Amino acid sequence: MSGAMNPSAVFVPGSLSIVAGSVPPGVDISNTNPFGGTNSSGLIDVRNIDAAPGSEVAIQFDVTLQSALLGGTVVTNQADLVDTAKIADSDDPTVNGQADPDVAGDEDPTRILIQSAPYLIWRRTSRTISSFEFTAM
Ligand SMILES: [Ca+2]
Ligand SMILES: [Ca+2]
Repeated sequence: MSGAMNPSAVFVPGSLSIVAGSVPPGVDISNTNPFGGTNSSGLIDVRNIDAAPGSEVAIQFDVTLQSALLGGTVVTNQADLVDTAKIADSDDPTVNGQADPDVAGDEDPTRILIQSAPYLIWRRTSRTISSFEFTAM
């Protein structure tokens, strides 16, 4: 996660945090930097993952979106799998299905559609009338 795929900053710098308890034993996240990456919006660095073929590892993180994102904005993100050089991109299996490791370039970034709604405040005013005037007829 670094925000590099988005044309403008979409994450609040420094807001990135790894959710406690979501990191498997032995995995090293010590190089994660909440102010790293593109736009200083956070960089997750996960090392020493041991995953069996066909299995998956999930690490949960929280990040705060910029407050001024318009509804309809699509925030994209994609992880790199790196050894001494980049091996693969991550894939979002909900977009075009699961990527095929034997097919180059079919990996989809994760897409999050921002759905914002107007923030309305209803204000109701009531007045108490404590005296009345009567006109005698
Ligand atoms: Ca996919
Ligand atoms: Ca592929």
